Amino acid sequence: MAIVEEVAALKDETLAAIEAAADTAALEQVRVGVLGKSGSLTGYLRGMGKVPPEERAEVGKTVNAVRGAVEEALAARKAELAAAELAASMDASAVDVTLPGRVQQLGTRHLINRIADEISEIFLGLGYSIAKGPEVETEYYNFTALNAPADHPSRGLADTFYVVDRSENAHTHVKGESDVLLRTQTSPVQARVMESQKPPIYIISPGKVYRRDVADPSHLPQFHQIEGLVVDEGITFGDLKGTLEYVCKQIFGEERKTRFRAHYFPFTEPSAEVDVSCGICHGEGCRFCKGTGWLEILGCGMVDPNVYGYAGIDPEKYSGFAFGMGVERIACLKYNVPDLRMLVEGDMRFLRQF
Ligand code: 2U9
Repeated sequence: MAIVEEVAALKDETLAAIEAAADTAALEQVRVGVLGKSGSLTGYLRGMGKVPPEERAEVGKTVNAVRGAVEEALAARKAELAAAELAASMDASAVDVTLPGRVQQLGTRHLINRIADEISEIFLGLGYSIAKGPEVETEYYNFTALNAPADHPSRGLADTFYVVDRSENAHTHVKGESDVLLRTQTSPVQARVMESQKPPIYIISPGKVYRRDVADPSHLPQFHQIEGLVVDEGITFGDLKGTLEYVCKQIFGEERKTRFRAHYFPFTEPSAEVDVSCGICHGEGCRFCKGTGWLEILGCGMVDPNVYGYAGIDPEKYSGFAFGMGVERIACLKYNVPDLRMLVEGDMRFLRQF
């Protein structure tokens, strides 16, 4: 076959191969096979010297024309394939903006913490400071320094979680040799403040406390307290009453009444329990207030002079009052929740309401 015909056949073959190339890699293979160093068309260009002189012009023209046509077809197919490949890769990595978003569950503060913060805010507004202390305490600060008698039942293994019980049954009264326990009240925080700070003292101590109780509608083995302590010159029971009446109304509402009933605590004398009028029956008597018209919400009293003795404060010069309340109990009374355990069961259908 004459060279010119061979080259024409090569052109048709190559243009068909270019058209058939499925991707840019296949196209590059075609290019190298035809126009590469040892490509078929390159072979004709290199062999021009061997072509008889009378045919050289025509063969040269044909080979160059074929090279031009092949280069043009390669460029066109390359552009086509590159565009298709780009579109495919964009499709593969595309974000479908019409898909519904994934809803993130945002947490909120637990009701217990919210109520504790709200009560703390009331006292901060009255000029009190917040005092914190360890949850793992010594028997000295938890009981002895608060005037709890050596045989007080709450010191016993049945009521208190002991971490270290060095003295077995004989409860130590010496500070340095004290047993270690989980605090049953936040009062040891105040005992520590009284020991290290001079009056005037106006503090509250919010925090977790532990008691060896089985959980039931009105008991939890771990709960939160807010206790308070005031020690200053000339503090009277009138200051205690005025302060706690104000705080009760702030927590439960102006329309609620309060009453003080005489009570006994080892660390205060005289002592009282404070009730707030029932928010459901407004004092008439109902199931929520067990027919009494009143709900018990806190304990209080004038600090016993013996407690000042442990802290080195002169009871002739200073007087003061203390109080304590259970945060879970107040949260339940405020929202008419019948069982303290509902607060700690983690049921979102219940907790989401607050
Ligand atoms: C010091 C001196 C006295 C703290 C007080 C109460 C009365 C009280 C209870 C309420 C419900 C505990 O959570 S509860 O079970 N608390 O009734 N607490 S007076 O008296 C103190 C504290 C510290 C130095």
